[in-house]
Amino acid sequence: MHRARAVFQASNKLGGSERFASWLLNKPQTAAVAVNANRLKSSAAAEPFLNGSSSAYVETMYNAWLSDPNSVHASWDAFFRNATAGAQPGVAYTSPPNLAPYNKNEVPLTSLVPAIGGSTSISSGSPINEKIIDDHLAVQAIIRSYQSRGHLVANLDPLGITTGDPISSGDWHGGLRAFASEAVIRQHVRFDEADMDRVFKLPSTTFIGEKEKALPLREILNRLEEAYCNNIGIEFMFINSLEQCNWIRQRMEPPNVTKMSNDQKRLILARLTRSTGFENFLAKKWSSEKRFGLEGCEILIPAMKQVIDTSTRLGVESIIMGMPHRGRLNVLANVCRKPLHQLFTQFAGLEAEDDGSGDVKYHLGTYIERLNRVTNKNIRLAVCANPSHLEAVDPVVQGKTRAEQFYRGDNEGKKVMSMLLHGDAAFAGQGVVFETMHLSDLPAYTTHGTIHIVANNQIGFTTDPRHSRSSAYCTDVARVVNAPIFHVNSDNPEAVMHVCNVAAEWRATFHKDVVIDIVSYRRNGHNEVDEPMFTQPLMYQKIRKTKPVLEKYADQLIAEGVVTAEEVKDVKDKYEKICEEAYSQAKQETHIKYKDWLDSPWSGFFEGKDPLKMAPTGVVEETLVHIGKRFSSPPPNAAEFEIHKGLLRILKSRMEMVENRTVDWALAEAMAFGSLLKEGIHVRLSGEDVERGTFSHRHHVLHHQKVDKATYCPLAHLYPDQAPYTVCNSSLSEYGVLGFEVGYSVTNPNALVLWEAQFGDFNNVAQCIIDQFISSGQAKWVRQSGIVLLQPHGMEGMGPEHSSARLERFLQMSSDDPDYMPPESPDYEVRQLHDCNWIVANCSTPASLFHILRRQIALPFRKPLILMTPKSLLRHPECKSTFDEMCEGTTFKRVIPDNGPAAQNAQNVRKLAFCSGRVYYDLLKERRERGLEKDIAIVRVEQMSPFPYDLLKAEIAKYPNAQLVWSQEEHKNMGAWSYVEPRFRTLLQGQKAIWPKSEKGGWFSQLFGSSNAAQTDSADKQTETPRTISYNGRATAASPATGSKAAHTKELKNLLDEFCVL
Ligand SMILES: Cc1ncc(C[n+]2csc(CCOP(=O)(O)OP(=O)(O)O)c2C)c(N)n1
Ligand SMILES: [Mg+2]
Repeated sequence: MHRARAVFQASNKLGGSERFASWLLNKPQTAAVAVNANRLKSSAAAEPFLNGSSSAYVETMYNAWLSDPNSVHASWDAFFRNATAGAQPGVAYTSPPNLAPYNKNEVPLTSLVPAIGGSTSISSGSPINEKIIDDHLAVQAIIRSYQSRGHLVANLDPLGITTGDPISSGDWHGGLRAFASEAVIRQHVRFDEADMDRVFKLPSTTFIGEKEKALPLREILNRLEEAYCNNIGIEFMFINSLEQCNWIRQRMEPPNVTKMSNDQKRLILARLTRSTGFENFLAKKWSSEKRFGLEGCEILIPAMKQVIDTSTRLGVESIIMGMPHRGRLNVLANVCRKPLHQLFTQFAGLEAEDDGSGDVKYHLGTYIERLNRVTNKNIRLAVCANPSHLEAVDPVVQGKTRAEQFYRGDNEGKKVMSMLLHGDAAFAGQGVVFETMHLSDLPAYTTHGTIHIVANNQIGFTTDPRHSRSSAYCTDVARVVNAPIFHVNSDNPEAVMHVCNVAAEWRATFHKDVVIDIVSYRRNGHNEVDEPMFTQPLMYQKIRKTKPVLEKYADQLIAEGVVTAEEVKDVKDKYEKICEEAYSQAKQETHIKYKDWLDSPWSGFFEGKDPLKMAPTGVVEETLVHIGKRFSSPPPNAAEFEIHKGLLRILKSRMEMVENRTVDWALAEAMAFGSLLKEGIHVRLSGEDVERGTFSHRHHVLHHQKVDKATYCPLAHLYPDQAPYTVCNSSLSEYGVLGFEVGYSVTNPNALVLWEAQFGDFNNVAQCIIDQFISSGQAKWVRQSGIVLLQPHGMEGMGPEHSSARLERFLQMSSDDPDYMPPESPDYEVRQLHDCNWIVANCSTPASLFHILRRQIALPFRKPLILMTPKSLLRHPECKSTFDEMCEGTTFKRVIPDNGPAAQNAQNVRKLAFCSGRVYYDLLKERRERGLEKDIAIVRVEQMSPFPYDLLKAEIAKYPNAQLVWSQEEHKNMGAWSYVEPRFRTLLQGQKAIWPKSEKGGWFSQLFGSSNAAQTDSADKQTETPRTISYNGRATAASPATGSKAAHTKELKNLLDEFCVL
C-alpha cells in the first residue's frame, strides 16, 4: 500500500501548505475569510495531522465548513475556528468533544481507521497513524473515483467497437470508449497484491457493503467494478444534492442489484419476442417500405414497458410520450397496443375517410386507455403526433403533460408524466432539447420530471458520433439540469430493466428529469432501403456478425434453465400468428381514418354542437364594469401591500377609463380574459416578460415593493367561482416555449392559451413550431388547437429586428385559395373560419381585440389565431374603444368601414384606401391634416385571413368612383400586400375558372349551383370594366426595417404623401 500512498502524494504537485494555500486562493471568499486564510495556512502547516494526501480531505472539510460549520464534525469545526481566529501554529487542533451520533453526511475520523485487520486506532488514544489514514483516504478516493468516473470504462457497447486511448490521443469525444479501470479510475494509485486482502472500513457514501461495514480491498474493487464498470455506466456525481447521490448509490451499488426473478426474465423474453417479431413481420410483408425499424435496439420496447409498469405501480395513471421515427410503429403496436390491423392498413395506401391531408405512418399519434396487466391498474397512454423535425415534439409533449396535470389537479405530477424518446444524434444536435430541459424546473412549466430514453444506435443517418457532437456522450445536455444519466448496454436486458426501474423510481421520488441511454446499434441502414456499408463499412461488418439480442437472451435463459427452447419457439410462433390474423383483417379495410390516430381526443366537446353556430362575444356592461374595476384596483389588503407609485397612477387612469366607459388595449385584453374566466374558461398567457408586458402596459402581476415574492394578480381574483388565470414569464426561449404552449392548447378545448412573442420577428426562432404544428397540425393530424400568438408588430423606427413580426409569412401559409370566393351565406364568417387552417388578424381597436379573443372560445371548433398586436397604439389617445362596442349584441368586426364624411358622401369619394393595424392612425392623421376627409375613405381589414370577401365586396360597391389602394407600412415584399392583392383581384375581376366553362353555364354555377347565378353575372359584368387596386407603401427591401430613424421618418412621409395623391 505504500506505493499507493506514494503515488497519491506524488500527484499532489505542491507540498501540504502550498496546496492548502492554493485551494484557499482559488475559492471565492468574503474578505473576512480571505484574511483568515493566511493564518489558517501557517497554522495548518504546523499541525501534525495535516500533510501529504490528507490535505485534499482537509480541503473538502474546510469547504464544507465555510458553507456550513455544522456540516463538519465538531473537531474540525473547532480546528477551523481556532485557525481562522489566529491560533498559533500547532495549537489549532483540539481533541474531539464527546462523539455524538453522526449525521448521515458526517465522516467520523475513526471511520478512516480499520476496525478489522488494522492494528491502530485513534480512539484508543495512541498517536494518529499517518499511514493508516493515508491508506484509507486512498481507498475512499478510489471509491469516489469509481462513482464519478466508472462510466468511462463501463462495457456499454454491444458491438464492442469502441476503442482508443483517451490519455495518449486526448480524444474524448469519439463516442463511447472502453478503457481499463487502471488508466481512468485508479491512475494515481497502485496496489501490491498483499494490499488486496487488507480490510478497509467503508465510508457512509458507499453501499457496496450492504450490511458489511468493512471489506477487503479486493472485494471493494470487485464490487465497484461490478456496479460502475459492467454493463451500466452512471453519471450522477455532478448532482448537487447529497441525498440524491446517495439514493442512486443505494440502488446501484449493492451486489446483484440487477438480478431478476425467473418470472421477470420470462416477461422480458416475451416482450423482446414481440418487439423483434413485429419488425420481422413488417420486413417480411413490406420489404421495401420505409418503417424506420428498431432492429438493433429491440430492447427499447421492454424498456418502455418496464418504465410504465413501475410508474403505474407508483401511482401514475397517464403517460404522454413523444418520440422520433425509429421504432415508432413498434411502440404503437407493443407499448400502446394500438390494434395491429389499424397499423397494417397504413401500409396499404388506402384513402382517408375523413378530412385532412394526413401524414406518413411513422409520424402519427395515438391515444389509448387500457388495463396494465402487470400492475392491474388502468393506464392512459398518448403518443403525440410529430413532424419529421427531430426533437420538435419535446416541448409539445411537456406542454400537454403540464396541461393534463393542471386540469386534473395533479400539482406534483404524481398521476401524469411524460416520457420522451430520442435518437443519439438528434439529442445531442438539436437545441430545442436544451430549451426543453430548461423548462423542467420552472414553476409554470415543470412537469415534475420527465423520463428520457435515448435509443442510442451510435449513428445518425450516415454520420457517426465523432462528427455529430463535441461532447463525450450524446446525453450531456441533461447534466445542466442535474439529471442522472444511466448508460446501459442494450445486450444486457436485465441491466436495461434495472435502470428503467431506478429511473421510474427516481422520477416518482424526486420529480426530476432522468435519462436512460440505451447503447445499441442499427442493424439496417437509416431506413430499410438504405445501404449502410457505403459509409460505415467496418461497423456493419461487425453488425452482420452480431447475434440479435433476442437470440442471445433466449440462449442465456435456456442455459440458466429458466425456459426451454420449445417455449421460446412457442412464444415466437404465437405472436406471428397474431400478426397474420391482423394482416388478414387489415386487408378487409377499404379506408383509413385519421381520427384513429388522434393523440388528444376532446370527448364531449364536439358532440351536439352545430358546427357553424358561434356563441355571442359581446357581454353585459355590468361584467365589463366589474372586471374593469377589479383590474384597476390595488390589492384588497392595500394598506400592507405597497405597490409602485407609477403603478398606482396606471391603476388610477384605468379606473377613470372604466368610469368613462372606455378601454385601451390593456383594459380590453383584461376584459376579454376576465369575461372568459367568469365563464369558466381557463386562460393561460405565457411568453417572455408577459406578466408586466414588454412595453410595460399590461401589469397583470403587482409586486410588493418591500416584501420579496409578494405579488397580487387582479385577474385571478375577479369572481369567487371563476376559472383559474395563469400568467407566466417564460424562459428566454421561443422554440421551446411556443412548442410547450401548443401542447398545452391541444389538451383542453375550454381554455384560452396565448403565447406572446417579445416583439418584431423573434417568433422566427420558433418557426418550426409555427410551420409544423400550428399552421398544418389539423390538416396532418386532425388535431385542433385554439392557440393565440400575440405578435407585437409595427414600423416605428425601432430597427430591423424590432419592427415586423413578418405578417407576410403567416399570410403566405394561410390555406384559403386566393382565386376562390366562397359563396355568400348568413354563416359566411364561421364557415370560412371552419375551413381555414388558421386566422391571421391585425386589429386596430381595443374592441376588436376583445371580440377576437373571445371569439376563439365562442367558435364551435378551435383554430389557431395569429394576432399582430401594436406597440405605440398601447398608449395612443385615439386607440380607444367604448363599452358600446363590447356590450351584448356587438360582435367582432372583420372589416371596419369608414364612418366619417367620406362614407356620407360615398359617390364622390376619390380614393378608397384599405389598410390594417397601426398604420390606420397615421393615415387618419394625414387625411385630417390635409383636409381630405371627404375625398378619401379608409376601410380597415381587421381579419386578414380568411379574407373577408363578403364585407370588402360591399365596401367596394359603396364607393363606385373611387380609385382603390392598399396602404401598408411594411415594405412591398412584406406585410399583407402579396396576400391581399390576388384576393382583391378575384373580388374585382371574378374568380378564375377552375375548369373551362361548359355549354350549360358558367364554372361558378357548376361549382355552387344556380343560387349563385347573380354573383356570376356581377363577376362577369365586372370583367368588362374591371377595377384594380394599387399599392401604397414602402418599396421592396431585404431587411424588414431601416436602422436609421431619419430614413424611417422619410419612408413614412413618402408613404403618406402617396396616400394623399388623388
Ligand atoms: C431537424 C431535423 N433535421 C434533419 C432531419 C433528417 N434526419 C432524419 S433522421 C436523421 C438522423 C437521426 O439520427 P438519430 O437522432 O441518431 O436517430 P436514428 O435515426 O439513429 O434513430 C436525420 C438527420 C430531421 N428529420 N430533422
Ligand atoms: Mg442514432
